[in-house]
Amino acid sequence: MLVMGILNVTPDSFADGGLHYDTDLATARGYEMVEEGVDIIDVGGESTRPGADRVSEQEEQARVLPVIRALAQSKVDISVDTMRASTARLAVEAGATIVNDVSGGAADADMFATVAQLGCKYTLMHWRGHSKDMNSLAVYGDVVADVIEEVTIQLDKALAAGIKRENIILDPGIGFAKDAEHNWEILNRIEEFVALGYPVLIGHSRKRFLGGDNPDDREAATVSVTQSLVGKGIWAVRVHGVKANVEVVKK
Ligand code: PMM
Repeated sequence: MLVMGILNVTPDSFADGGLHYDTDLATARGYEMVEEGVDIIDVGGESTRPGADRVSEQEEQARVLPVIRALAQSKVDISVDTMRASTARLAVEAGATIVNDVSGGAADADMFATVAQLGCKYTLMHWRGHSKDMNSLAVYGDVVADVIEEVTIQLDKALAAGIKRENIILDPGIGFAKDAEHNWEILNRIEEFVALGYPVLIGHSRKRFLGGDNPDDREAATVSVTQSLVGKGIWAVRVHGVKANVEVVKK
């Protein structure tokens, strides 16, 4: 299982907001992750925490592109966390090899065609709507069946647009339009996602369903979920605390 380190170049992300909101600080944190054994660094310039406002395209690109350019010189893969096709294109031109789209192609009508043309890897996450609305969208029958049905629609569209099957990574979208019970149900039945045949990425790190008021207090729970996923055929976990998660993954 690989470890994807989260590098949010934002003033307002829920778990590390403001910590790396500067090109030099963010780049330094990226190189620190490399030292800690990270496999992929996911660079994002727009917070997706519940209730967050959107940032402009220009602002998002000004945040992420210099950091991607600097980290592309490292030995690890760089992913860009964006819902915008324009940012995805510039990020790949700057050295990113993965586009991580939390909207699974639903936020920007140009995303699938752009990724197909770029020929890069693409993380397709389950998503029901922007952060402002997502808590009210957490209504399911059987959450696993519903999420699989909805991502399958997006997967079919991605393939039809020309994205190669072997370039797609699937993410059930822990915490996105899902309450705590939904998140635990997905994690407990993760083999149903793995059975779809795509590499599966899980982003549970420091999220609210793990309990506690403060994201920093959720690190132990994050690491124990990571540990519970080892051996289940998961491709990668997306985490803030690289060192502790690498320790349980590489043991
Ligand atoms: N979660 C967040 C942001 N991007 N990307 C993927 N693929 N999966 C996730 O679960 C995910 C994501 C929100 O968390 P953050 O603000 O800590 O980055």
